[in-house]
This record gives sequence, structure tokens and C-alpha cells, in this order.
Amino acid sequence: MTVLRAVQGDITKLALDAIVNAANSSSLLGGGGVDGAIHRAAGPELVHECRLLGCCKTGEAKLTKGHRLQARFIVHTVGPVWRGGDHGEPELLASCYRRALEIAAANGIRSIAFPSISTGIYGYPIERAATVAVATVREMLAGSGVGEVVFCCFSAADLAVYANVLNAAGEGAATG
Ligand code: AR6
Repeated sequence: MTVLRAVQGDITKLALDAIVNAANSSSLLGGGGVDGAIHRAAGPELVHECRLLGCCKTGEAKLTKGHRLQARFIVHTVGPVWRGGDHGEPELLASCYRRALEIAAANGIRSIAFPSISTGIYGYPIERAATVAVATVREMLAGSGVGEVVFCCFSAADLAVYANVLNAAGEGAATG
């Protein structure tokens, strides 16, 4: 059985097998938001590894080591920029969660935390994004081997949204 839960906090501090980064499509070399925080916490070895990977298309994902993080791995994925909702944004966002979990399952990752992909600099409305995130993760989990999925919210307001969506979907939502 897989546990889905939402917490408030800094994703770089989580001691899970993997954390997910909301990266940029033109390079995986770091940026603002959660991407910048992950690069700062993981250290310069992460940039070196990302250079070798090249870029990552929107909706795709790539794996690196966690370097100085407690998490052993980082799954870098690139969410869509919000352009009103009828430019394929929900499908691309769902693809981020799907591809990240496929990569996790293929690499024996049992626990993973997602930030709220695309809802910062990329402007995706949080309620819509949380609905896509929870629905996609629930669809994917059967038989994946991933036992724990954490939605790591930076703000209390985002946590409230995720808690509502998880409760509506019949899942437990923990805070902390
Ligand atoms: N822990 C958890 N969540 C965080 C953290 C953190 N340490 N820091 C920020 N967030 P964003 P995007 C939240 O903007 O919208 C970068 O420059 C934040 O509050 O990081 O996908 C990339 O290089 C928000 O809820 O990602 C790309 O160019 C969520 O993480 C671009 O931003 C996502 O916000 C990607 O934009």
C-alpha cells in the first residue's frame, strides 16, 4: 500500500529516497524557486552532473544523485508554463508526475517527495495543479513499488489546498 501525504516545509531537508526538482527546459543547471534551493543544498557536484545530462523537455524527467542532500536521488522534471490552460498544460503537468514516478520505480526508489511543480514562477493555479498531481500519482502507484509519496508544500496556503484535494480523493493528509 502506498501512503500519500502533504506536508509543509523545505523539500531539500527531507530524508526520503528521492526528491523531485521543478527545473527549467533550457538547462538543468539551476534557477530560482525550488530549483535554486535544491542546487544550493546539493552543492556544486550537482551542476557538474546536470551538465552531462543536457536539457530536459517539458513533461519529461531525468535522474541525478542527491549529492549533499539527505535524499539519495533527485528527479528533475520540467513543468509547463501556465498559458491559460488550453495549451496542453494539464497533460504536460500530469506527464511530469508520471515520468518522475516511472523513473523512481525503475531505480528502486521507495519514497519520494514532490514540490508543487509549475505553481511558482511558471504560474499554474495551485488548485488545478494539486488536482492533477494527486490524480496522476494515485493512477500511477499500483504495482510501482513506491511506498510513500509526499507532496511538500512551501506555504501553509498550498498545504491547505493539497490537504483538501487529498481528503476529497479519500487519502490521508498529514501536516507538519
Ligand atoms: N521546498 C519546497 N517547495 C519550494 C521550495 C523549497 N525549498 N522553494 C520554492 N518552493 P518554482 P515552477 C515551491 O517557482 O513554477 C526555476 O527558476 C514554490 O513556493 O520553484 O515549476 C526553474 O529553473 C512553489 O510552490 O517552480 C524554472 O525556470 C513550487 O515550489 C522555473 O523556476 C514551485 O515553484 C520553474 O517554475
